[in-house]
Amino acid sequence: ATYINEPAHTFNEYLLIPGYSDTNCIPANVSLKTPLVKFKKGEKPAITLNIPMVSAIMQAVSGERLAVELARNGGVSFIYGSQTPEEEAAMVARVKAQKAGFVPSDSNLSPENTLADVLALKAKTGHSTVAITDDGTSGGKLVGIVSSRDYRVSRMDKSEKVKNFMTPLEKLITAKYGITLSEANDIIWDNKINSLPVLFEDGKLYGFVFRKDYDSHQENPNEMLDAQKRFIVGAGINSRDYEERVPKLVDAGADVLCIDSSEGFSEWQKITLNWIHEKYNGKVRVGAGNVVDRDGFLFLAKAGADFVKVGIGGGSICITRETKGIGRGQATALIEVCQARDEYYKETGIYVPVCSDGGIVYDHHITLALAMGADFVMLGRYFARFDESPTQKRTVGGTVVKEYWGEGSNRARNWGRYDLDGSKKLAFEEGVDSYVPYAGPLKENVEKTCAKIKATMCNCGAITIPELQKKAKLTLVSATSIVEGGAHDVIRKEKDGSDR
Ligand code: MZP
Repeated sequence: ATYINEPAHTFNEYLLIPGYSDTNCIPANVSLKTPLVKFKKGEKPAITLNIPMVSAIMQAVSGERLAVELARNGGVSFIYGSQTPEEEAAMVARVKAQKAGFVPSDSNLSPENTLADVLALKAKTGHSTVAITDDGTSGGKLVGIVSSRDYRVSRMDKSEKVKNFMTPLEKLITAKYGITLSEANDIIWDNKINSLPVLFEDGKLYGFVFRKDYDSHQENPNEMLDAQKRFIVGAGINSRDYEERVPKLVDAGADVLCIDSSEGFSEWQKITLNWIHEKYNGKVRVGAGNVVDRDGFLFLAKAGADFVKVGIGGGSICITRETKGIGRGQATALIEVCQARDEYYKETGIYVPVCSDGGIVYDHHITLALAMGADFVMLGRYFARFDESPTQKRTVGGTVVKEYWGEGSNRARNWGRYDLDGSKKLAFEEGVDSYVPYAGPLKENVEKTCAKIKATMCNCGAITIPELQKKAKLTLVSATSIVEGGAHDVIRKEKDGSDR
């Protein structure tokens, strides 16, 4: 056996020491842009994140609603793979269809609602609310709502500009009675127009709307959009059914894939990466992982991974360390992998982004991960708390919570991520089923988190993530100073636990 006698550390055992900051170091000047996939020296990555956050490949986290909202706010979701290839591909397709459709604008309704729910709301409120469903029929899933104000704009604005937009479009769509939303999307983008064409009520073509929020989308540089002006979305895959799953996800429009495994230093991942790269000539981007040391990183980088995920056993719902005795403190694992990434870049000229996956408890852990060399972080518990995660809100013991369960729990039964014997079952559990405190809308929370990251970066004299990685000075802290780091020796009037 080889012994590493230095203890492996977690994020909570580190602090950043402020560096000199000049007058340019203000949050308004900070960019959180960061590469999602590998690139060659001197070239630009094919996909760049606007904020360094992606959502975990988990049933309780990355459904279509969260994927749209996170992309809208600059990050990317990886739709969970612990469902059939058809179901996962349909979710991806619905995210891709959203861009030119409508985003639910009434807080009482979500994509889980049907047209019948919308009509009930319409009857109750008297609004001329009309639904857009994913397949254009009354049984389809709701992808958006147009309220009476939008509706009036389209029907009553008689300006020349609107008329000119409408006329050719109207002809096109009326000629194609029964058009689907995705066909309508294509018309919008192909014709470079600002209007949305179809209102379905009971499955019938009903009219046109002028898209009110179109301009704000165009002006929001933070949105994660690629060439077709659709939201960027990722999808989880496994090293077992990839020959069936990957083509379906690619056809559905997934922009990036990630092999989802609790332990990625394996020949299975190399075989999976080879198959995908050969089939798609390197055009389909695939991340791999998870690893916790230099050897694991180099293996996956050489096998062609587009990014590498780091982390075993640090996830909030994870009991892998307890059940199997494998893993490593997240900070130590990340620091070693990022050093290997930098050496690999120097040697080969290929920069392979590193994702720190799991174990982020406080917002400042994200800044620590970036300072240690991560290009972005993957979060499960963090996103599970928001309105947009796929689970129900509940009240437990007077506290409002949302459910959050591990992919290695019996509830998720993600055999593709865990099992080694080829059977479609879990031999034992590696994750728990739990609650997390409900924290409200994603946008509000992500904005607050990013404000904290930017403020700390300024304290370290950095206005970009690469600059932070270069300049950061990190110190290990003693157990006593961790206690000193929170409010202490006072009687708190109230505890704001919103950031964890
Ligand atoms: P966290 O953000 O909740 O701390 O961790 C999320 C990460 O935990 C996921 O991205 C995944 O890598 C990992 N995970 C998911 N399910 C399990 C499990 O059941 C798990 N053990 O460890």
